[in-house]
Amino acid sequence: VIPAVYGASERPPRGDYDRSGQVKADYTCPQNYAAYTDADHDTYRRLYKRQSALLPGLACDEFIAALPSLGLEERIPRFDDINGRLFKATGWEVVAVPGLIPEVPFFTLLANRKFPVTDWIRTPAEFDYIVEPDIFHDMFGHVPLLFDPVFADHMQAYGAGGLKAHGLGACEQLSRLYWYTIEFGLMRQRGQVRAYGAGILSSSGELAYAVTSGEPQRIALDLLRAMRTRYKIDSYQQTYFVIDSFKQLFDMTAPDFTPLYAQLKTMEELSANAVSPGDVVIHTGN
Ligand code: HBI
Ligand code: FE
Repeated sequence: VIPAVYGASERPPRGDYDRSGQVKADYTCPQNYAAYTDADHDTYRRLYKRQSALLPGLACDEFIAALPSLGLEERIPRFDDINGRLFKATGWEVVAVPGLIPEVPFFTLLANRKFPVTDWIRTPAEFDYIVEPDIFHDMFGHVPLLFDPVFADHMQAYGAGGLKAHGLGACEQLSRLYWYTIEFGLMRQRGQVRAYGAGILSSSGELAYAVTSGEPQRIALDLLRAMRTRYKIDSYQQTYFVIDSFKQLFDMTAPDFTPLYAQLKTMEELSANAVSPGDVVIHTGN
């Protein structure tokens, strides 16, 4: 049964959420490695080859340094193999899930240093774009930075914060922060803009666009500004938020968000391309 966590108008996440009874109460399931076809492994190999060639000068240093920790490049990695290295590095492990899962199970896994990785891969026909996260988006986009201790701590804090936000009815606001940091965040390194967001790092087109295009605006990350700003799920972003370091991101998001959620109730939402008076502009979009 596909959990009714997505608007009726949205295409339900692909994938069988029962896996013939293998999906547990926490929505995790075994990684059925034998079920991957040669075409699946070839899709992963081709995606990895194309994306890793695009990284120099566009991806942040920490991502480039951590990517080899995934191990295999020619075939879909075994989660057990990665977990042997990942758990030693930061106490995280990747767990297989059938696809997008409801928010509370998602946040609960993150709060317990378990990152949910979709266990299926896109079809060759979807090589260039797929709207739901598949194993390549999660594995290539999200998992490498879980080897970075500061980012790994931020991800766990985000999970714990998500459970609090759920209690306060503030998941939509917090999901915007997730979107503009963990999925589509940029960082300044040695005066240059670099990508750390998984949605950018796993996208063949958006990586160069987010870092180098004159079109979008790039503004310094401000929590209220990010949580007020709507985002696009099926096109490149019109606004990118920029941090100076993972330490800055961790420190900025460490305090309790309850007062921020109260302040947000008094503020107008902003469109994805809005310009706001308080913005610290790094690049003015056109
Ligand atoms: N489920 N598997 C998976 N992966 C995600 O990234 C994910 C999810 N469920 C909900 C979700 N992300 C977002 O709504 C978060 O902001 C909660
Ligand atoms: Fe993602």
